[in-house]
Amino acid sequence: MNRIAVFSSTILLILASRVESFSPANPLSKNVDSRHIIHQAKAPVFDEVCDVTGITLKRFMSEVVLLNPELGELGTLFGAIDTACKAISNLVKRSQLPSSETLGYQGEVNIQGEDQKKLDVITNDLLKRALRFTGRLGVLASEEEDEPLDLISSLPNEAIFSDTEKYVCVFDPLDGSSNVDAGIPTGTIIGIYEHDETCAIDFDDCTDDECSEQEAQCLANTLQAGNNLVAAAYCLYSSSTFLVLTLGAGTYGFTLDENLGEFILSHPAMKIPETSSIISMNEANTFMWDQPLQDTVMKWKRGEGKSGNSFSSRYIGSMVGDVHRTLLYGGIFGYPSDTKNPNGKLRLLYEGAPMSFIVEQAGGLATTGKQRVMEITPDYVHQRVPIILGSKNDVQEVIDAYENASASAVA
Ligand code: FDP
Repeated sequence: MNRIAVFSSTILLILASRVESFSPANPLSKNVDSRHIIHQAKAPVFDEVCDVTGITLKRFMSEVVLLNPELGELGTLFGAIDTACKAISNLVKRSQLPSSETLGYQGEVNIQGEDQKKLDVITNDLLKRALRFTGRLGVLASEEEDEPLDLISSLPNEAIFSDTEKYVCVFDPLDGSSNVDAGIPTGTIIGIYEHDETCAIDFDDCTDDECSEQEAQCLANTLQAGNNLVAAAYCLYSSSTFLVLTLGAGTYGFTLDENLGEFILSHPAMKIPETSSIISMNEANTFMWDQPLQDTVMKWKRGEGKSGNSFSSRYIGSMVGDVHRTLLYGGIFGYPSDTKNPNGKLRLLYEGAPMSFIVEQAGGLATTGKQRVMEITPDYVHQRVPIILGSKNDVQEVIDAYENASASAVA
């Protein structure tokens, strides 16, 4: 086989697996309309550039859009995400240098009562600007913003974008930022929903009171269940910079090639191991967890769980790093409900739902213990949710333990 043929057959395999994961027989596939199905109709056209460089994220997205023109606007948003992740990666890497002056606290507290780091604020602004100037962003909600924002109506040339499809982006610009001063991995988490045009706010025409109904509609745009996500991604800033995404048809991992300055497809059609032997939770909280979870974890430690594996602990305390390792090596990552925090610690909209989407699309599961995370509609933007996600069989064992406990409580 010549070089192009080898490359083309790899891509066809990738595309085939994307289509396969949309099969209605797949219990994990979302209830999507045909707009989001990636068709295999036309053979992709590749050239020798990819043979030398690998498949860049830009190339990947343009192939997807070529085969699915209706996803064109999503391609534009991913262009902005690509640039923003590279810029944040540089900021995080340079942050230890005295000249950067980006370490430490901003001196502000966010709506969740957490001290904002300078990098939280800088990266929030960076991502906001990158997405805003695509003209494809209807509403945005961020961990670092008190309320959702309608950014499109404040664009200088808003009229140019009036007919283009818009999206709602929810994100945590720098998750795990409490670790950043110690050089521990951090990440950006992004979820993308469709946008309801009726929520556009004309800030020039209204006072706060008059706008409240529109604002409520705007807010409703962001309060969507994970099942409505059209795409999700995270960037991990670690020994390498990774960008992992799903468009609802499999999970794809890219690694930043610093020489080229491009994300290169390094982990096509990621599949999380079905069973594993890694626990990744803050075990200092064990005694406060729900009893079914405590019992299951204790069995795993003793090698008495369903798999018979003796589990080991791996916890960075930085969600993106812990989820990335879980995707690659398998196991359980979680921030479960406990007696002090009945809803855990992690936020549903911009942490729990996008990460659950990515993990499910790689063949894993994500639950609160009692409910699939993707099915929960948030009541408010910064709502927290208990999370237990990872290898299918291990998460299922936790779900079974909760079900058995509630069955015996009823009996
Ligand atoms: P951080 O507070 O540093 O932003 O999202 C919150 C988060 O980090 C997650 O990244 C991480 O998984 C979790 O908190 C760690 O919490 P604990 O320190 O309580 O274990």
